[in-house]
Amino acid sequence: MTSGATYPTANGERFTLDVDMNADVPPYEDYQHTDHLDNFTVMEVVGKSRCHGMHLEGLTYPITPIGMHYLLIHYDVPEIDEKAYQLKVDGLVNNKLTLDMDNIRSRPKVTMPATMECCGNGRASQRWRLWAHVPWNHDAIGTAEWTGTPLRGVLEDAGLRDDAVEVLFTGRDKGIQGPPDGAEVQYFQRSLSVDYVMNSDNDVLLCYEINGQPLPPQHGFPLRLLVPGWLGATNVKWIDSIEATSTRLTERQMKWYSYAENDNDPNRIPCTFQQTRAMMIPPGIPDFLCRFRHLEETSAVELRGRAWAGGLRIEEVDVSIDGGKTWSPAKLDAPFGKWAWVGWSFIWKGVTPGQYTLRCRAKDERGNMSKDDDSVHDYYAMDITKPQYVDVNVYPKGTLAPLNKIPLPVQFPSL
Ligand SMILES: Nc1nc2c(c(=O)[nH]1)N[C@H]1C(S)=C(S)[C@@H](COP(=O)(O)O)O[C@H]1N2
Ligand SMILES: [Mo]
Repeated sequence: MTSGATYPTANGERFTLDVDMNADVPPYEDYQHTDHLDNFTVMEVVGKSRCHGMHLEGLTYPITPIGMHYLLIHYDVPEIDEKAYQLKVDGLVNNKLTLDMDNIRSRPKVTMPATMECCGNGRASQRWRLWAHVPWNHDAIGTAEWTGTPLRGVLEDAGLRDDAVEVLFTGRDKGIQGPPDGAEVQYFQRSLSVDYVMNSDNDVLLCYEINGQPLPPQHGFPLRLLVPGWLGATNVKWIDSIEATSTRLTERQMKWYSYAENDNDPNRIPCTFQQTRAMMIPPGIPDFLCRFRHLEETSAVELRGRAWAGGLRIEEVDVSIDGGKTWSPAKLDAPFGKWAWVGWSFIWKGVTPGQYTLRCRAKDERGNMSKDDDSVHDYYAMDITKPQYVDVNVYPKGTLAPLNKIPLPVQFPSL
C-alpha cells in the first residue's frame, strides 16, 4: 500500500491502452484509486458482475424490462419468507407498529413510473476511481413502474412525535463495509428527513411491485423504499425497520454516498437528487472487444435517447457529433411522468465515412446543464455527469457485409 496520496485530480482525458503488460508491479499507485481507465481490479470486476448495468439499447423502452434494470447489491440478497415478514415502525413514535404484507397491500395503492440511477453512474469515465465502488459505465440506470403505498400514511398511523426529525431505514441485508482498516459489521441503512418524507408532493413510497410483478428478490422483495428523483442508495431494499430519530445518520451509507475530498472529510455532503443528464442509444453495430460503433455511410441516422434531472423538467437536450466541440438541439418527446426520464431524438444528416465521437447533454428547467469538466469529479466518483463518448466508425457502403474483415481500435470502451 502506498500512502500519502493526495486528492486525485481526474484529468478527464480519454485513454488508450498503454499499460505495460509485462510489468510486475500493480498498475495503480495509491491503495484506493486506480490510475488508468482500463486497469480494473478484481474487486471491481466481481462487483460489476454481481451488480449489472442496463444495456444501453434498453433506452429504447420507456419502461425498462425488469431484467434489464440495473442492480446494486452491497452484500447478499437476503432470503425473506413473505408470510413471516413484518415491517417494524418504531423509535420516536406514539404507536409502534408491526405490519405484515397483507396490511401493507390493504393500504392506498399508488403506481408511478420513476427513473432510478446510482449516483456512481459513469464512474468508469473518471480516471481515478475509488475501487471500493462498482465501476459503472454509463449504465447504472433504469425506469420502472413502481407500485406501493405512500410512506406518509404508515408514519401517520405510527404518530411521529415532535422530536422526530429524521427517519432511519434499515435493510435486512448485513455485511461488512468501510476502509480496510476500519470496516464495520452493519445493516444497509440510510436516513431521510421527516419534512421530506411527510410532504405528499415528494411521492415517497413503500413498494412491493415493479412493472406489475411482485418485486423479485434482487430488487428488494417483499418491500422496498422508493424516493423518486433521488440517488439510488436512498431506495432501501428489503426494509426491516423504519425508526423515527432525533438525529441524522452520518455514518455508513450516508457517508459512502456523499461528495467528499477524502474518507475523513468533515465537509462531506450526502448525495441527494439525481443530476441532470442525457444518454443515447449507441447507433449502428458494436464490436465485441471494444464496443465501438460501426455503421455504413447514409443520408441520415436517427439518434435516440433519454434525459432526466431528479424530478425537474428537462428543457433541452443537445447532441454533438464532433466530440463536444459543437452542439445542436434534439427534439424532446412528451414527458410521461414527473419522476420518469423523457425521450429525445436527433437526426444526424449526411453521415459520411470517417471517425466520429457522439455525445449528448441535458439542461433542466432551472438551467442546470450536465457538466463536462473535472469539477464534478470527487473522491468517491459520485454524480459524474460527463456525457458518454460514443465512438463511431462510418465506412463506405457494403463494408459491413457479413464475414468482411474490420480492423479494430484497441481503446477503452466508452459506450
Ligand atoms: N438494503 C439495500 N438497499 C439498497 C442497496 C443495498 O445494497 N441494500 N443498494 C442501494 C443502491 S446503492 C442502489 S443504486 C439501489 C439500486 O436499486 P436496484 O438494485 O433495485 O436497481 O438500491 C439501493 N438500496
Ligand atoms: Mo447506488
